Amino acid sequence: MASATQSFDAVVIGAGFSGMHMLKSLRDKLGLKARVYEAGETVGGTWYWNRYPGARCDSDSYIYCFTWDKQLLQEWNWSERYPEQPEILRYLERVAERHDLKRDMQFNTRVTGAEFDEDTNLWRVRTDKGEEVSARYLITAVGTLSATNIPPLEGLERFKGRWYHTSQFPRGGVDFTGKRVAVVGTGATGVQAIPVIAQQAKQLTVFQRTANYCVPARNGKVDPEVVEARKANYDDIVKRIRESPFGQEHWPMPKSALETSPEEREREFDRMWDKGGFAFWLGNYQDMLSDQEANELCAEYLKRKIRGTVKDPAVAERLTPKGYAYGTKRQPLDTNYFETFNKDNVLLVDAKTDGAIEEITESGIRAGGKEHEFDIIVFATGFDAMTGPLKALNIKGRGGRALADQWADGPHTYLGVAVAGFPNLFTITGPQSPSVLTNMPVAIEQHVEWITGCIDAMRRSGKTTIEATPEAQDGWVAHVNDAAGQTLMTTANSWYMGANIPGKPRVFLPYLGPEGIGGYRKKCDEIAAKGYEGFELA
Ligand code: NA7
Repeated sequence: MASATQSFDAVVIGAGFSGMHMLKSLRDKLGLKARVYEAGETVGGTWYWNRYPGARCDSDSYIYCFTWDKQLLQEWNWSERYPEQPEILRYLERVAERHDLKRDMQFNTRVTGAEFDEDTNLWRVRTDKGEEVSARYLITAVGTLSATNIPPLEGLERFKGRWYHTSQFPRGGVDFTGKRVAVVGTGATGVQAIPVIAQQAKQLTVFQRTANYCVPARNGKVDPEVVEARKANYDDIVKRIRESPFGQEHWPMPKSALETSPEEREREFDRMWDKGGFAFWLGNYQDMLSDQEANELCAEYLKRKIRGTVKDPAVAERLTPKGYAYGTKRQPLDTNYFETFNKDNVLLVDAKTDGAIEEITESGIRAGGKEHEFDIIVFATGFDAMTGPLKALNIKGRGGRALADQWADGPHTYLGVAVAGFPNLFTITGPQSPSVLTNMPVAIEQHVEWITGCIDAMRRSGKTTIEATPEAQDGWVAHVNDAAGQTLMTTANSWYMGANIPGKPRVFLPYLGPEGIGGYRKKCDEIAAKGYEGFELA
């Protein structure tokens, strides 16, 4: 192996929320020499790449930010309840500037491989710029929804118009004015983009494979008095979200939907519906996600809302979710999504009733034997979630074993942050951690703090490697599967289950344990307090 040209204490891959915070911690708390590699041309990660029309955060802005920059929490004023992509990117640029993060970041550089060298106990990291560097610690901050899923549809190369995936939109945007546009996909992204594109396009055709249970976001300006009160109470808010199950100010009601009278249930449903955001999904009856009958009561309420909004009963019927439990796929938040199908320039093509997409032609899309012509196709078809970005890194651990091979039948991790056979590798918000089931900055901060504490403890005790034991890892994998198996989450064809990617193993990817991220945080802290139980330190 060629000798590495530069050596670092740590290499961090990715400069989104995770990589930025990780760098700040390693460099400014521990005094380590760290380098961040980032494929994009600046910081931002998810918020750098996802520039599609209507892209915005689904968590409330006052908690979708770093909690460790207390001054910025006071100074920054979000313009709305849910910030739009450009505003989040501006926020992250501001953080980078305030903490001088860019001086240790190398942009426009993709990591193409990393191997653990058992002679030196160092990682050797290669980039597409031909560099090879060494590092004691390798920390992935590559995001969970960053490996783009462009469906393998026949004929895409023939299409004479333009096509885009929502996560790879051009910087200057796309002008849909006067155009015939297709949007393929009706997940959280499609639900945000469709109403906005429909306002511009001459004709919009939406290709739906699975109808979704949507809940209104209820975006808007936040009352200045509320903003002030939050700023005055940030310490309490931060404590609450860190201990909460989902990193949000939502807690499931300690009641059963089945043991509540229909009148009271309707009042509770109305209250959550009116509140908007994730209240309906995360603050619902405690048996909503574990009991089929309770779930159906919640689902029925949302189906009624669709029928009450969409004027054409046949279209309403096709937009009504069927065949899976409410909340088992990611809850999309909408702003005029169902209303958009009342517009004359919007057409729905539903795979189940009208026929699935068969091929892309020179001039458009053929579905159910019918050809539809387009100038632009937008794929809102999601990602190879959680494992996709990590498998793509070409990471090799002990004995040259590839992570992608080790995970051929699904992820195997300890706590979702470490992998047996891959010493000193830490995966921020990795599979089998709470990650995507939380408000992401909360999960990110928990992992970054834990990793920082771990590296600090290693250095203090003169250890050079930490590695999960295979037994601890097996125990964790079994626990993750067991926890998911107690819910309805494993019954849906969701990206949480890897079901959106042809051939991907059907395994529940995040960790949904008791007490959510709050309980997981306690567990991780206990493990650290017991001298990193389940790890081998050498
Ligand atoms: P999602 O949630 O994976 O949604 C992708 C959508 O695209 C979904 O409706 C899929 O249908 C559809 N899809 C995927 N592949 C195809 C093919 N081959 N043909 C037709 N339709 C297809 O991705 P998003 O970008 O919306 O959201 C990802 C996350 O980003 C989101 O959950 C938030 O956490 C942020 P399906 O439902 O699989 O049948």
